[in-house]
Amino acid sequence: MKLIGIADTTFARYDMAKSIIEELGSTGTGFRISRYTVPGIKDLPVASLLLFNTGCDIVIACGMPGRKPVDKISSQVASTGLMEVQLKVGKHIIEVFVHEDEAKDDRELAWLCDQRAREHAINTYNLLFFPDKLTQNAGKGLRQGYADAGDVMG
Ligand code: RDL
Ligand code: RDL
Ligand code: RDL
Repeated sequence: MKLIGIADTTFARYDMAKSIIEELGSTGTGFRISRYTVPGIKDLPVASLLLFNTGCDIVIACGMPGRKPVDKISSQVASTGLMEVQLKVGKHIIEVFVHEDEAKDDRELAWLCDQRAREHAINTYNLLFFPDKLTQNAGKGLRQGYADAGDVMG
């Protein structure tokens, strides 16, 4: 039985963890989920580390960087922290960040959060159980949320 950690924030304007839990549940079995919610993205690195310390095999870190320059700096800091934790423990953290200014309005933002969360839930499941599935998609220009960019060979 594998343990999937989900770290998320109260700052985000959409409950991405809910989408992930739903999507994982309809994708397969063989795992349990441990969820840990923190105030904001800069709290995600240590939340992820604590999840690994409780035995998680992989962590999904969900967050929403806001629109302002200060939020973009926070996002960079948070991502760097998530990298440090991954290198320290030698395990993946799938970063599911949706920048608030990626969407034109709240309705699109909600759709994007749900869609990106679900697509990264499947990536997480495959990384853990069927890594060959990612290799089969290498170079395909896949994106999470908006449409795939596609492969330049057409
Ligand atoms: O440790 C408490 C807070 O400092 C931490 O939760 C920060 O991540 C909160 N935060 C900012 O301070 C900020 O300037 C966040 C953002 N911007 C942001 O854009 N998104 C967040 N948190 O999730
Ligand atoms: O951990 C899951 C994702 O966060 C991770 O795979 C990122 O590398 C995906 N990604 C971005 O989030 C992004 O904003 C990528 C790019 N830009 C990019 O330009 N090229 C990528 N990934 O390969
Ligand atoms: O090509 C358009 C988008 O992929 C590009 O604008 C990305 O930077 C958007 N993006 C993020 O900003 C991010 O923080 C993406 C991710 N995370 C991600 O995990 N997957 C994406 N885009 O496809």
